[in-house]
Amino acid sequence: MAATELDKLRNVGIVGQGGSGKTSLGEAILFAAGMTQRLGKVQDGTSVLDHEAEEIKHHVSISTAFHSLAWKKYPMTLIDTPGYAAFLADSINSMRAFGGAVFVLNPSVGLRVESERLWAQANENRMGRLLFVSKMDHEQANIESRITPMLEILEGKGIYLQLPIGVEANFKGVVDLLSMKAYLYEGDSGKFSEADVPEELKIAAEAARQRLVEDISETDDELLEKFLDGQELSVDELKKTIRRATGERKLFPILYGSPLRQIGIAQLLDAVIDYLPSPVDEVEVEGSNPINGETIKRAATLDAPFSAYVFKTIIDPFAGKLSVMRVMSGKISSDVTCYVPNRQVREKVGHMFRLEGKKQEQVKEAAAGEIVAAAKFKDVATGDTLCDEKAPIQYSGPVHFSPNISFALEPKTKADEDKLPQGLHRMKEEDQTIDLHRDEETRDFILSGMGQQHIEIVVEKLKRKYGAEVVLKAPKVPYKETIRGTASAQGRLKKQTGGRGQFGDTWLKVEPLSAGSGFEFVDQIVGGAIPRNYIPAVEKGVREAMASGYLAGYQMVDVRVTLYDGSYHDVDSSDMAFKIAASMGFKNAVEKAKPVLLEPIMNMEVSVPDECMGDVIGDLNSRRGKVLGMDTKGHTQVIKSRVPMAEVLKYAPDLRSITSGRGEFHMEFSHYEELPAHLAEKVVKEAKARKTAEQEGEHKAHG
Ligand SMILES: Nc1nc2c(ncn2[C@@H]2O[C@H](COP(=O)(O)OP(=O)(O)OP(=O)(O)O)[C@@H](O)[C@H]2O)c(=O)[nH]1
Ligand SMILES: [Mg+2]
Repeated sequence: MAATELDKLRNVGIVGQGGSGKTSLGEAILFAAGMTQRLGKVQDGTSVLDHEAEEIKHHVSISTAFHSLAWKKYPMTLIDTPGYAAFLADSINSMRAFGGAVFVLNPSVGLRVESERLWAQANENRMGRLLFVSKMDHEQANIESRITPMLEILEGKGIYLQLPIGVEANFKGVVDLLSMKAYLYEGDSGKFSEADVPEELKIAAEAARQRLVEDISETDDELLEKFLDGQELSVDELKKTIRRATGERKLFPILYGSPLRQIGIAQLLDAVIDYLPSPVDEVEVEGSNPINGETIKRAATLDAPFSAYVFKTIIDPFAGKLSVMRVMSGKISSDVTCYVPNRQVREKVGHMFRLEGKKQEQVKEAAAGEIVAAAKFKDVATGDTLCDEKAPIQYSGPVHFSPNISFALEPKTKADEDKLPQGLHRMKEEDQTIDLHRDEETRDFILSGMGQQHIEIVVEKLKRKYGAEVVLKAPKVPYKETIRGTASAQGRLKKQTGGRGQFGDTWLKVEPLSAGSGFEFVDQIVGGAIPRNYIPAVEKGVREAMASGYLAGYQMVDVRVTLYDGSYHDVDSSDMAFKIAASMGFKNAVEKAKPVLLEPIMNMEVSVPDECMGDVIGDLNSRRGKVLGMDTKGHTQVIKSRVPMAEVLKYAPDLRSITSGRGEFHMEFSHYEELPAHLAEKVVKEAKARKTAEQEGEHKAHG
């Protein structure tokens, strides 16, 4: 892209909670701009943005998709992000690629936590936003009553640039309050004509415009003075002010439309050009000098040295590994060599592509502000920086998400088992929220991810892309252990076996820490009771003992361990001896410090029709759930509750049968709580049985 074009480029992200209509909006935009000949539809599997097999099958976006277009000679890259909690990591990390977003609001349902999370991240990234009230053709409650609480939760000053013309099935266009023109759409064709404001809306439009002008003026002293003076403010002047205030996140312009019916799309695209930033307007990006750690600022200009941030990785069946990057400064071309400061390696750039839905267009060059995918880098992963070695810079890495649910995987055949680790390894390159490990105790493959839906889709992909077929077994609850009391104990290892013996002696105190603090090790040895060089071995012994727990083999957390005394032997002491002694001492102390099991508690939101509410609440109660509150949304009740994860491992089919398929739920990890004693007893017993079975197994194997 030429330098003269950079200030015209718009990288525009479409962001919002699951099912709000983002992909449908993306499709409507592509169609309006002439990029597609037919309007792609999520429900029909004809979307060019939701193009992966699993996206088509489930009608949800799983991975961020890209497409370029031009609107009134302004080049744009559309970035359609997923909205459901299970896939939010990709959306949040893709936000690094765009400086402006269209935040989609669905007026027929309220805001969910996903919206709040995305909004908070956009604030952190200092991102300008337009709010698009979508699905205006759909049945809904009074619109104002929907939008006002949304704006309150989102802590933004929203300004209404339009008035909708008609509601629900009769929605047919918008009044632009700045120009005081009406845009009337003909059926679902996307064709519209400009007209005068309809008679019945004139008074409302005048009042709304008055309020709008006032809100805009308040963000600019000069304008405010003119306004208070009673002077007329020009549309141009108002637009410029909106643009500035949107960039500074003082104002969030609101527009209406219906992607499915092709209404309001042209006006939204005009607003993207008018109010969302080009790469040149975006705040300078900050990085650090990888050599001395000093902060460096880079402007998105062509003459600056090259740098780029890899925000996403795609494993493509044809092109292989694609590192999707946003060029931050300078330019990159095929055949140059760039530097990866965090790995201290060089990579030669080969083929580069622009991503167009499921297709790729080869490009030779990409300039600051552009999004481009480079093929077949060996040592580059999501979150890496690429730069000119002569002007090194390191950008901060991705936001990390910790998996909140785990399933055991059972490969169908030996061949599947062999393909499993390799397949998952490749998938992990694309999706850093997946974790696969082998349970030390049960030897099961354990797959962890961001929710049941996520895990199920990983399994489908595993089969489709890597030919590894597995069956999911009941997920394992990631219990944890902690202590409720304080105690001290000795751990002493003394072995005299023939030649050299082993000797280590430690005195440890264990104390509970507040939830979420993890582990603290305090060394209080004075006067050389234990020589300094053995202290790390003591800490290591304690850490290892923490990892395998005390009651039932689960990770112990929130404990402070203080090493306050001990003794050693000149000849027989060693790191190994102290490690073992410390682990014994830790167990001895924990035994006296009231160890307990902790279980994960989920935040759960269930949306159900009125008539099912009683049954659903009854069922939640029987699962040890606590109902926190209820919201009425039309004929739908949203039940908010906290439920132990152990009770909702397979909630989806149960809810389906209670509500005849009309219920929906979302859950997210909330916190850990102590497991009630009678249940803890069961978990401990099961762990013991597992252990015995295993020892017997080993015994047989050896015998
Ligand atoms: N009535 C009506 N329905 C719409 C409109 N736009 C989208 N929908 C429907 O809303 C549902 C969700 O649409 P998507 O475009 O997949 O929503 P999304 O926000 O991309 O969903 P995720 O990416 O999975 O979070 C689909 O069934 C669409 O057909 C609209 O303008 N009017
Ligand atoms: Mg989508």
